[in-house]
Amino acid sequence: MRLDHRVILALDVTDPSRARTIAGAVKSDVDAIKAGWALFLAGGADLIRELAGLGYLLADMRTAEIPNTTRLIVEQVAALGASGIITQGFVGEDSIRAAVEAAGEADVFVITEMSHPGGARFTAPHAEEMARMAIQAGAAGIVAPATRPDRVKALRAIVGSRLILAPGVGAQGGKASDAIAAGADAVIVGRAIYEAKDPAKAAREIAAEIRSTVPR
Ligand code: NUP
Repeated sequence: MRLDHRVILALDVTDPSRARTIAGAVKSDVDAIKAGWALFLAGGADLIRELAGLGYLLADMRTAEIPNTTRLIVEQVAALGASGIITQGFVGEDSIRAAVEAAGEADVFVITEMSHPGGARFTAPHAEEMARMAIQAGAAGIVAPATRPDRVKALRAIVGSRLILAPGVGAQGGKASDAIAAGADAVIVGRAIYEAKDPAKAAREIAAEIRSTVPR
């Protein structure tokens, strides 16, 4: 994943034409567009394929499954043209390995500690273990919470030079530059960009805030 802006748009909208408009407007101001289940269910596989044609598509069709079902889902997502795929870490090493194998050339990112308040209860106590396992299983990187920069810092110490993508900026209360300063490579931002009057401008402002506080 090429990170010029260090910002990934989470395109969690359910109106396909709005999704197309926002993706088109924002694509050169973000490094990737993340598509999740809401967009997939609203717009179908064709929309996901179309978005994959615009650049790096990060598919958040998050698998929480046994290895065989993981493989089946990841194969389908990779066939739509996704360049990256997000999986849950708590499923264990065999399922993560199945995702990495099925992804082929696509990157696999493993969720360790989730960014919402509930994520602190069950995922946080095992986040370090999940990060270690993700690296061992051949993941390209992990997902860690921008809402808890101290946790991003702790996880950075484990994953070395692998990528850390950090959601939770804006609507969930995290600050992009804090997450990057703590060791994240890029932030994943949804509502603070797609609900803005000018989403491209909102994306540029987040990238500028990162650059002004954390020069590369
Ligand atoms: O721990 C996670 N937290 C999180 O918010 C893992 C995620 N994949 N996400 C996703 O990031 C979430 O599903 C949404 O697509 C995006 C954050 O969106 P927003 O809170 O910036 O609107």
